[in-house]
Amino acid sequence: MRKPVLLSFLLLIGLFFNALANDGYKLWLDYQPIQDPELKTQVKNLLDGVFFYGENDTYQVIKKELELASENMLDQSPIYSQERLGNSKLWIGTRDQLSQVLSLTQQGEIRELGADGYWRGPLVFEGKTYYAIIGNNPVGTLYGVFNWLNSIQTKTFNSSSIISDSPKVKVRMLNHWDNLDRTVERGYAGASIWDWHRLPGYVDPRYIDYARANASLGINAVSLTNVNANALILTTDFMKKVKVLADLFRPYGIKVFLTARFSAPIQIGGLKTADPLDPEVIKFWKEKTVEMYSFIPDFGGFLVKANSEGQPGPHEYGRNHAEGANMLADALAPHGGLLIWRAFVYSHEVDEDRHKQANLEFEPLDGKFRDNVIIQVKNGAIDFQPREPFHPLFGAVNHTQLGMEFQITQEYLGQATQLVFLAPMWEEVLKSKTFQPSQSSTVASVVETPINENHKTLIAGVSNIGTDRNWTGHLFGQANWYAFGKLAWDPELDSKAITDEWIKLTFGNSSELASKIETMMLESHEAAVDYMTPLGLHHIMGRSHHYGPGPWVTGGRADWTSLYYHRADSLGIGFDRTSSGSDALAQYAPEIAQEWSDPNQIPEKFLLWFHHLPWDFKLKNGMTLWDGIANHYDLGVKKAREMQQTWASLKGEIDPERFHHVEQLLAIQVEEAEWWRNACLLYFQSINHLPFPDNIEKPEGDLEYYKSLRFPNAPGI
Ligand code: BDP
Repeated sequence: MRKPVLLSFLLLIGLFFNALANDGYKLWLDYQPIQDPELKTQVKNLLDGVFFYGENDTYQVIKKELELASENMLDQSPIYSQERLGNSKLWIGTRDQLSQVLSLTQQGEIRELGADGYWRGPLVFEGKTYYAIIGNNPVGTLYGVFNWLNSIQTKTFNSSSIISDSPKVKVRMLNHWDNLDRTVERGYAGASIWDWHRLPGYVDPRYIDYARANASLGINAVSLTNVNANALILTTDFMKKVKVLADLFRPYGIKVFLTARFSAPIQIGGLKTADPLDPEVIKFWKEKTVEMYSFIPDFGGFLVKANSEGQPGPHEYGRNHAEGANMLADALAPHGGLLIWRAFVYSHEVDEDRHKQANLEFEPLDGKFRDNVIIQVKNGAIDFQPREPFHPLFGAVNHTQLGMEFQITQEYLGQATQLVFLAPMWEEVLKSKTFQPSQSSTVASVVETPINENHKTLIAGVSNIGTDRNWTGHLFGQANWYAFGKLAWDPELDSKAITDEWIKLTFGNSSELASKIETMMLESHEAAVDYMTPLGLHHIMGRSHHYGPGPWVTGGRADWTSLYYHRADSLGIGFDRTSSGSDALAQYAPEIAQEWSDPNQIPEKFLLWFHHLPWDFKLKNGMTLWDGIANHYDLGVKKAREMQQTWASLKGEIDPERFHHVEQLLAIQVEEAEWWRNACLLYFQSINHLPFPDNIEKPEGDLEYYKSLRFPNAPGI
């Protein structure tokens, strides 16, 4: 071949592969060309006559999104109508702006949806039918537009039906555990996306895509910095940087929060104390807050981790959590800010059971917090373990606003090498019955209900986002970000519905492909629990980096070891939290405590969480406890292999780049599942000296080898 011919040939091949390549950057906003002719005509018709009822920054954002979507889906730009009547077909605006064309009943129905709610559907005016997307505020309108675009991508759009929705939770928030040097605590997807060093001058275009993705899910708040906080974020220099982000995020309806280090008055204020009742300290925080609002008039507020894992707090000064939180809340209140105080507390003096600590510290303070304080509680009482019963605080206080904290980043659930879809786990927690404050209460209802009209409700998720091209390290980590956003909007949602939607948005509308991927996703959490911590085992991972198994971890602080949690000895295994043990069970409602205190009645998934039992205890299926444990570990490995096979069967149906990415990671996941099974079973056998049941694949390898493994460079520490 002659050189120029060869060159163009290579160029063509390059273009072809480029077209096939999909690095996952676009997330669920991929806006693939519409194939269905009828749908295409409908959408084209609407986008050929878009009319906005007014102008504001959020409508600019909507226009950009419509342009992007239209160019990708239809290969054309939307056509804007300058006049409402004439050629317009798609009307976009707020209820107020459209009041003249809405009937009183329609106005009432839309008003009822509340602040961020939206309505979309056909609207007949002067004999002609338009399609309208209406919010109660511009951000509600933006949510309506995203919902409409979502319906087009998932082929569920029907121009004659009315869809309306509104969030059940007020503050839907991501918590970044990002440090100012761009490392991310428990981050497995590269560095922090916040480029503090180059801000405020350099604005990474990625910030906008981040805001779009969040707004498309209804996420309306982000805390930018690690809960293990650095006081420097509260200095003037950093406020200028934060302001840039807040200004960018505002049109997307996203408010910025920061973590406040309780000792900041000492570190950056030159004071000798951070005592929350000291007048100088009170003054410091008031002035800091005023300064913050001078840069960011709608600043969300502070998130605080205090007196936990060595973080400073009010206890140093003989004050309690309410005194600490209220002092900060008072500084924020005149500006409308929120103070989010975490219930993940445990002190240096190790309690007989860490499980009980939050209730011990917060129950006596019930009703003592200001109206603008929310206590943010992790889903379970220990620490984001592969499976935990819901945190007992959710059923224990009636006069304190509690918010939910989930962990999206997979610190204990396979980090960024494993496909573990977390929605089923979150759903399990949210749907748990608390029996308090009423017999029908669930964790979801507690989280959704403001204790009075002055309170805001909250769901927060610890972000899994980083600078990796696909944002989350593992492609399927995107599904966890997506599912979190959906559940924060509506904690009653079913994880299957969320899964279906995400798959269609990510991989297209083929139903065979969808059903295979859906099975993998929906079974992945149970599989991980099986090969990591079945039957209520918990906290048996590697020390500090938390990567891989470490049931042998001992030495140092007792409640950071594995032995403290599994308590295995020659006679049995498990943590007795009944009245004969730590009695943590008594922190739950009597209905629960009673059922769970009986090892034959408690759901087996929580068995060893609450009971220390002999190795030959009989499980419901007739197996001994030891055989049951061994079978769960083995089953987990088999399920991981099944996931790998299912994925392999999709070869050719998914673009090569994403296919290969997941294929490689699933191979790692299978190895890691085997590693967990082998290490845990060999370790427990070294204690009970019982034979492995015949029906399982025998754990391979040598316990001493597994114990010797070190991961000094594991990410996220
Ligand atoms: C633990 C993490 C630690 C966090 C802590 C927290 O290992 O890095 O700082 O949670 O939530 O799970 O504060």
